[in-house]
Amino acid sequence: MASKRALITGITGQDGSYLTELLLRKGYDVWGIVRRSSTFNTSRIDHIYTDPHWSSMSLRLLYGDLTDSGRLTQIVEEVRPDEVYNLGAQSHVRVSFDEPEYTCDTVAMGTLRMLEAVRRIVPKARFYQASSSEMFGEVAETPQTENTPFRPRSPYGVGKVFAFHQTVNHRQAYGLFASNGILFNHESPRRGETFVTRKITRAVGRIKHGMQKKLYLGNLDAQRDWGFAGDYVEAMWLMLQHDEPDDFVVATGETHSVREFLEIAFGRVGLDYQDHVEIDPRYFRPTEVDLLLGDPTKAREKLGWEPRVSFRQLVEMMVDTDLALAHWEAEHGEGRLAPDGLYRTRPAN
Ligand code: NAP
Ligand code: F7E
Repeated sequence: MASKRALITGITGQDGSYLTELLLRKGYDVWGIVRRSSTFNTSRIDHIYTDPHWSSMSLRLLYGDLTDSGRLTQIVEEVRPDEVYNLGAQSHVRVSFDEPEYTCDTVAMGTLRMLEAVRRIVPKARFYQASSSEMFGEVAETPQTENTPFRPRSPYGVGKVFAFHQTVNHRQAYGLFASNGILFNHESPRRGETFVTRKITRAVGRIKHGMQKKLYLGNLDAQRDWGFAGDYVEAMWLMLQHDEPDDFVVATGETHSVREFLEIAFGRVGLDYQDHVEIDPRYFRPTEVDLLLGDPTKAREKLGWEPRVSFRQLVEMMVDTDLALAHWEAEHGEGRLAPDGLYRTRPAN
C-alpha cells in the first residue's frame, strides 16, 4: 500500500520538527512548506537530511508562504496530501502587538487560505489546525475546557479565534475532516529563544559558563500550563486518526508561574535566580493572559492521549541541553554552528 502523504505548514518551527520525526517514523511521505528567508531557517530539521537514521526517509521541502494563496493552492495540487497539519504562524504573542496585521495575515487568513485550498483540491484530506490556549485570554473559568468561551487578549489570540471558527465552519459547511487542537504552552530544547522558557534556560547555561551576567524579564507572576512539545505532536496525529473530526484541549492539567520555572531552572545548576534576574518593562504586554490551566479529559478519554514529561522533567531537560550548548559555545565561540546544527544569537523578546 502507498505511504500516506502529510503536508505540514510551519515545518521549520518547534512543533513542525517533532511532528516530522513522528510522521517519518510512522512511514509517511512528509512534505513541508518553508518560507524564503535571507538566512538559513531549516536548522531544526537539517538533521533529517544528514543523520543516516533519518536520511533514508521521505521528506520533501517546498518554498511557500501563508500570505500567498496562489502558491498554497499550487502546493496542495502538487502534493495531494492525505493529511494537512497547519502549524505555520507568526507565533510570538508580544510581537503580535507590534505586527498585528502581519500576525493575522499568517495566523487567521493563512488558515483560511489553507482550508480553501484543501476544500477545492483534496476535500477528503484530513486537516489539523494549530489552535491555542491564547484564545481563552482573560479566562472565563478555570480550568479551561473545549466549552470555555474565548476572550483573547492579543492580536495573536484574536487571529487564532478567527482560524478556530473558520476550521469549524469548513467542517460544518463543507463536511471537511477538520479538527482544532487547542494546545496549551509546550516547550522543548527546540523552543524559539525569545519565548520565556527557552530564554530562561539559555540564560542559565550562559550565566553558569560566565558568558552572561543578567537576565531581563517581564511578568514573573504569569501562570502557564507547560508541557513537552514531543508529547503534544502525538495528540495532533491522534486527532487526525480519530473516527470523526472534533476539537480537543491538549494540556497537562497543572499550572506554574514563570517564577517557579526560574526557581527550578537556576536551582538545577546551583544558582539563585534572584541574583541574576532583573525586570525590564519592555517585556510586559499591553494586555496579559494571567493564568492558563487546561483540562485534557476529552483528549485522554477519546484519543487515549496522556502527557509523559512532567513540569520538572521539562525544565531540567531544557536546562541540561542549554548547559551543554553554552559549554560548546564557551569553547568554540558564539554564533558558530553548534553540534545540533542550531545557530545561536542572543535572546531579545
Ligand atoms: P514556531 O516555532 O514559532 O514555528 C512557526 C512556524 O511557522 C515556523 O516554521 C515559521 O517559519 C512558520 N511561519 C511563520 N510565518 C510564516 C509564513 N508567513 N508563511 C509560512 N510559514 C510561516 O511555533 P511552534 O511553537 O512550533 O507552534 C506551531 C503552531 O502551534 C503555531 O501555529 C503556533 O501559533 C501554535 N501554537 C503553539 C503553541 C506552543 O506553545 N508552542 C501553543 C499553541 C499553539 P520560520 O522558521 O521561517 O520562522
Ligand atoms: O510567554 C511572560 C509573558 O512568550 C509566557 C506561544 O507559543 O504559548 C506561547 O505564548 C509568559 C507570558 O509564551 C518574559 O508575559 C515574562 O505571560 O513564553 P511566552 P505565550 O505568550 O504564553 C501560546 C499557547 C501560544 O499559542 C503562542 O504561540 O511569560 N514573560 N517575561 C515573558 N515572555 C517572554 N516571551 N519574554 C520575557 O522576557
